Amino acid sequence: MTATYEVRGHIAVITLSNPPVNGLGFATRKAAAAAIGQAESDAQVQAVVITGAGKAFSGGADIKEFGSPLAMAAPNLLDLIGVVEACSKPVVAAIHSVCMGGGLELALGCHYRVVAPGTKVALPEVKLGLLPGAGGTQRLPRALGVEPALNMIVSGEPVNAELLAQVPGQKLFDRVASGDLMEEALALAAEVAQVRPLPRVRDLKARHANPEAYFQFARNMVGGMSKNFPAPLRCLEAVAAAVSKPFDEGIKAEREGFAALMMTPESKALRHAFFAERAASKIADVPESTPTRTIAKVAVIGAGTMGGGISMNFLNAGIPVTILETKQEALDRGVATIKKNYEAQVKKGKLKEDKYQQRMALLSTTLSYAEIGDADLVIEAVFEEIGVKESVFKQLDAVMKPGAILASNTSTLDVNKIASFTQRPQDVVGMHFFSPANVMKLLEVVRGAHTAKDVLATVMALAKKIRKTAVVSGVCDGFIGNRMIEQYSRQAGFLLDEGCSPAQVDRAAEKFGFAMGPFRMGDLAGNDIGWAIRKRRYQEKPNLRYSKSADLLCELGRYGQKTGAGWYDYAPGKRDALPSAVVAEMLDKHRAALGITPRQISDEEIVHRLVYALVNEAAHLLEEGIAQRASDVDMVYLTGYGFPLWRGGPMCYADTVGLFNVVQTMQRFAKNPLDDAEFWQPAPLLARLVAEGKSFS
Ligand code: T1G
Repeated sequence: MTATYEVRGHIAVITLSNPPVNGLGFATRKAAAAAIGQAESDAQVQAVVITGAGKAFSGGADIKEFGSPLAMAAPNLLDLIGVVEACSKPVVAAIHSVCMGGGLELALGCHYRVVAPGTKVALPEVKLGLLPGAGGTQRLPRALGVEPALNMIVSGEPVNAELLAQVPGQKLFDRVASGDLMEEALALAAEVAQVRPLPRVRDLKARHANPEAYFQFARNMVGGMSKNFPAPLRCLEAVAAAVSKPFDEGIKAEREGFAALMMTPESKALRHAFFAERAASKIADVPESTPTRTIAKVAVIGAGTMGGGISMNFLNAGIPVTILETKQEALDRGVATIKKNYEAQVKKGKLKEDKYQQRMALLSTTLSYAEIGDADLVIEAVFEEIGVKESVFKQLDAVMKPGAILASNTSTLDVNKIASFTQRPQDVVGMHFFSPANVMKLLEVVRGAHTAKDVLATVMALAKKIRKTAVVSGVCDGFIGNRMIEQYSRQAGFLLDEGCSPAQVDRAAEKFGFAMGPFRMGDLAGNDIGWAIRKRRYQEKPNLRYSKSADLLCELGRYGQKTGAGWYDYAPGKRDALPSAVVAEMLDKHRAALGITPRQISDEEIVHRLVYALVNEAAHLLEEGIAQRASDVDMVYLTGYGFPLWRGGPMCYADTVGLFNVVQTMQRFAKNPLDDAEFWQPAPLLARLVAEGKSFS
């Protein structure tokens, strides 16, 4: 948790040492500042090299300290960088692997910088709703040039060090190491030991031929892209200050911007999402040290939309896939769809032709179960009907080698029941992908009663490899996401009964930030899917009331885009959702039949009924242990259901509103005779948190 100090000849070597990525936490800052002081006072030391232990130079400020007094405790990051820059002896940064955020700002405070090839360099603060707050907005434009610096700061994306070293006139890196980084840094330190004055990035000028025009253009571009996020424009203004103001005034402007952003709900949401994503990969009773099984070969059962999309995830990660179908034409159709998807990416320049060929070379197909027995993981993606699952899993149980993982992509069926079709329930797990499976980041990992711990550990590690955000769910109908969306959809239906049009509900939801409102979403996914689930639900839970409007729509054959009409009308071949007179009339008749006089419903009521339905159902899920933590629920909604990232997820949003206020509003909804009073009773966990004055986080 600190920094180590050693002297090699006449060079002091300071090594940041705060695993896993040398986050510049208080203890590390304090130790590093003390080490600089020690090098200053040690007469035999003529120069200093500073580097990072392990897998990073530094991943930046220790974000685990955010919101705590430690984050700004002296020496804060600005103090440390000031101490380095003011050192009377040259300080050389030996940079490798990862150099991000405050880590890059620290390197910029050094007098020289040597970087190892392949180092990922970034100022990613904008992704946390912040701006580089330790001089990055002032020093990087001076060292790298205004335009490349602005691009890096506003995008937050990592760039390979070699690319930055090629920027004409750059002073960011003095050397790109060709051999041993430390040796070359020590050599440079010895070379410059007597050079005076010491070169300081702050003394350089951030120049631009036509700053007013450039920044105005950039302002328009950045403003257009970041409508719900204040940070990118603040980043831009800080960089503009590097050009228009002396260094110390620029730093002051940067600090003001940083302090303002730190308090925004958007930054709190983004920081919440950053930790939520990392927390989701942890399973309370499965230690990180759990051994994982090798997944070198994958089989996918079913070449439909899901099977094809699922296969692409593994092909993209360089893992061979064999797709099994019952008929050759189904296989041919599936492979053709995969090819079409890749060719579209090649056409858009998102995928190189050779990469496309490499991926297709990893794909094979078969009609015979006997040919997939040696796969390490098989994922079933067949029709969502328990009888079909039974037949598939019985065959898998007969042919798959011992130790193979048998996964089902089921979106609602009971994984324990599926496991019971085999003699190896410990190897059975749910891997619920979201359509389109090769695009959506969310993967619900459904843990059966007997699923082995190493199976879970293996699937969670594999999810990272195929770049999915995995969230563990227990077994219940709909797992986490679909069980919550069912209550969301019920509310959407009630809103229609009570007087809303589909477009009004969608507009309110999309104004709140949802990528797509419930009715446009239904038309896209297919209204018949919900219809099938409701028919099942009417049998299972006869007293659970739904609006009949969605059934009436499906009885008209209006399944959505796939039938050219749904809640909305669609011009042939077009996807624009056009308000439908047929649906309006259907709803008028439906309300009249119920004796309902339609009323004006505010956007706020629409949004709160939709979102608090998610929150209340999630509180039940947490209580039942289906979801491990509230932030997992947020990850499900941020990565699988188009919830607005700048609100952090439904649970984060509820915390921002205040759970007391949420429950107050729910009690108001419970009084509406056309709604569902029983549903709006706060889940016990929610009621308890309110009683204790606590939040989900
Ligand atoms: N501080 C503390 N812990 C961090 C961290 C950081 N900056 N970055 C990552 N971790 C933890 C992470 O929580 C996880 O912990 C482990 O490291 C591995 O992370 C003033 C204020 C560095 C590219 O935004 O982009 O500097 O869950 O799984 O895939 O201007 O982490 O295992 O306990 O992501 O190899 C700016 C964010 C901070 C960098 C490594 N820096 N991190 O990726 O591992 S703000 C960032 C990343 C700042 C100053 C401002 C990535 C990574 P655990 P991982 P990875």
